[in-house]
Amino acid sequence: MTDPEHLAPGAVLFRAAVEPVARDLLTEIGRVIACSPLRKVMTPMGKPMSVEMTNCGEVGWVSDRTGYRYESNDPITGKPWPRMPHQFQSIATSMAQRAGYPRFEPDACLLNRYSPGSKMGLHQDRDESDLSQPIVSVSLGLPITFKFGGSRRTDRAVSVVLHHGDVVVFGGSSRLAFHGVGTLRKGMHEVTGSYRYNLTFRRV
Ligand code: MD3
Ligand code: FE
Repeated sequence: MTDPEHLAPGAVLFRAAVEPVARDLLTEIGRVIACSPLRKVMTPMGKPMSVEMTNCGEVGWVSDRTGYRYESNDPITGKPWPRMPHQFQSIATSMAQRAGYPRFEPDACLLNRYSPGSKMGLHQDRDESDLSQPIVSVSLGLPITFKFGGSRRTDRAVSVVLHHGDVVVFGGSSRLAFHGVGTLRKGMHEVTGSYRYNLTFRRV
């Protein structure tokens, strides 16, 4: 594998790390979506997000008019979120290990699907209790511009394009960095079609 790139202190990018198993990951994504469908969630501000989401694992991230939180049941099905596929778990653990986190055991995986026009504004991920644990992000399909700043909203952001198969581990002083992605442009990818998928693995 090619050497990792350091995007910022604590943020390590492994280019195309899961490209060889991308089709298997898409199969697993299909199974997750069949149990807990993709949906557009409302922000507490009352606006629907442009990205469609679902989860797998012990707990899943939910957002509605009352706020953001993790819950063990899918509010649409009323049932527990689908189990995290073993392959997801092992990718998250091994990539975290490569980035210097030897004991990362995610209990939540947020699955985002972007279609043309979808974007995600600058935000922090701080609904998890143990901020010493990293977040592992896996990108599949169409490329998107990822923006990454500091721990204050006004800190200068750097941009990097995330491609199919890329994995980024965010820990240390990157864990509370503001980040977001630009607008997905129309395109066709041989594995994901007109979409981009992002998996983020978290220890809640
Ligand atoms: C840095 N997702 O789901 S992945 C998110 O491409 C999210 O779907 C984006 O931001 C996406 O919360 C960006 C990269 C990422 C994810 C979580 C982070 C970077 C992060 C948490 C802390 C710091
Ligand atoms: Fe995020």
